[in-house]
Amino acid sequence: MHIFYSDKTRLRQARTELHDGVLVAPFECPERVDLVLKQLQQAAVGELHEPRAYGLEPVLAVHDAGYVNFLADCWHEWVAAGHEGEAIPNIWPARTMRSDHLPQAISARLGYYALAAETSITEGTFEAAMASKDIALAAVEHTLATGEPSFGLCRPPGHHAAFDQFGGYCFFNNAGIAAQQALRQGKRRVAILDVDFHHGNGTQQLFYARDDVLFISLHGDPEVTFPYYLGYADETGQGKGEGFNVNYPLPPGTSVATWMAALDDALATIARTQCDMLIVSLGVDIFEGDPISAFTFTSDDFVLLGQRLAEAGLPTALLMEGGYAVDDIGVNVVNVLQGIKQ
Ligand code: SP5
Ligand code: ZN
Repeated sequence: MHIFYSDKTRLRQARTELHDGVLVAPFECPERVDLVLKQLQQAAVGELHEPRAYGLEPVLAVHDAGYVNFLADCWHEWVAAGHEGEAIPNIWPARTMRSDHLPQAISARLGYYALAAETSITEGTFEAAMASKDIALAAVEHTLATGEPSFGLCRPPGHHAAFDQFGGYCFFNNAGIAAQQALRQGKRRVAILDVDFHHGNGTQQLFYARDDVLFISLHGDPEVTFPYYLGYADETGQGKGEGFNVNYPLPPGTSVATWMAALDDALATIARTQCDMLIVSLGVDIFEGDPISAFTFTSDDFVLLGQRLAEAGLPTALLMEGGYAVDDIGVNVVNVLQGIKQ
């Protein structure tokens, strides 16, 4: 198996995350990739490769140009405006105000392009996000060329990033960018299966009205789980995309058996809808020890997940999303990949 990784993902070194009313050290930290890399190397899962730079063109195929420019310039504008800390939004075009006008102040633009306040923008965030989507593109390119599974150790993650919004630790939607690229290279319908604990609201939004990307997500029930405002079972797609968006909201504490039953259902839908590629948004925050999540996977259960994914029988690229129990995420990722290879 080919594994794609770049040291540039470390360029995002945020110091602050607004968590439960306190500024804490971010859960989404560079140590995450250190530990995954260490375990991948120890278990000799596959060869490590650096992605090439694909530039902004594949990003602009799914994201708004104004948003991309904002991400590129935000940190410099924030500093130029004399702000001391990291760029954290604290005002939005909320429902009672105007959203048809983009004010010039960086604080206003920050809120306009944000969907949550936990995620700060820092020096190096844009560069790390660029490296992360390059990793996703290289993984998909490899799978397209060989038919072999690949793993992209993306960081920052991507599935919360929407057409023109960041949040939930995500800036560019790596899986969405990669799926669009696969379509351009001749695939007819790509399935994105999102197993992260949190709903992939960004990915859902990007493809909601389309039938060439099937989006399926298993996640904590948004009634009680971030991102709260999307991810319900009645969101089934729109227009010709009707039936090509499937959500499985599951209560906190859901057993692995119940989760696996939902996965079987998801895989049956992928088979029925004639997808010719599978992209997995691989969040390992479904682990029982995850500090911000509430599912019950043990490390061993991740092997079973890998085996089930392999049974789909499709060219498969797995892209890293969340997973914050830093001591265990390496083993959990390795177990999925070993399961795929079996
Ligand atoms: C990619 C990804 O996994 N993003 C997750 C972003 C979650 N951000 C907000 C989390 C709020 C957690 N609140 C739960 C508190 C548990 N004590
Ligand atoms: Zn997550």
